[in-house]
Amino acid sequence: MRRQTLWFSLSLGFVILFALIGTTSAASSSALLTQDFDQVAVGELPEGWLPRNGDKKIFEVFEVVEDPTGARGKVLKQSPGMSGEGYLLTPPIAAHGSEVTVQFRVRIDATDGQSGNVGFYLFTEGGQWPPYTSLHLSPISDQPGRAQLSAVGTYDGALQSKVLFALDLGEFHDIALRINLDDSKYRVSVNGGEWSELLNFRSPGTSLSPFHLGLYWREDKPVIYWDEISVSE
Ligand SMILES: [Ca+2]
Repeated sequence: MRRQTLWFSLSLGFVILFALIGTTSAASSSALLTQDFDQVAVGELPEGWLPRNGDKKIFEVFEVVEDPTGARGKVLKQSPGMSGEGYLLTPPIAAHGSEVTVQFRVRIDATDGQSGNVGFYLFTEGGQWPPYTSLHLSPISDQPGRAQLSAVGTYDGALQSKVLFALDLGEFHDIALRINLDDSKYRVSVNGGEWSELLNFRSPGTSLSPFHLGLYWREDKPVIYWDEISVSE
């Protein structure tokens, strides 16, 4: 009888423990923004996504299309047509904590001759302009079909670019960023691999603003496809 009581108590304890773990993990991960583009009409943009600074030319550059590989439903296509830089903004992101995870899938279709960069920017507010994390992908001139992913941050008082990974062009890659708004630092991982070293923001920021999907200022831009964008904390 005593053994049965002990077994019941242990079982009840495990049930409560797992219920607590489940509650904790559920509370520690909440989506601030998710978009897989599958419910958006071809040729359109998701509702609430707008150009930075109201530049309507952005609507000629970004549109939802069927995934050319047929594997991912619909995706967001970024065409190279626009000259100069321009950014497409997601709706505002309301982060409450200091740790934020950003994930997206991206595919770059560049010819060997293209040298233009593309920036992935996550702006933060509350610091000196430009207060953002920024990743750049640029084709590697002596490695056809490959691109390097680099991050720009402030180190020893100066802006420096650090090369993080090399990627194959023409296929989707999973990019993840783990961001600490208190420390103004972040790490990057590609395709579920190891996390990069701790990277600095370009300048400190204290809260998230809309995610900027960007066209960098260089003229010779590749075609880029985006999918499964999420921001969570
Ligand atoms: Ca999709």
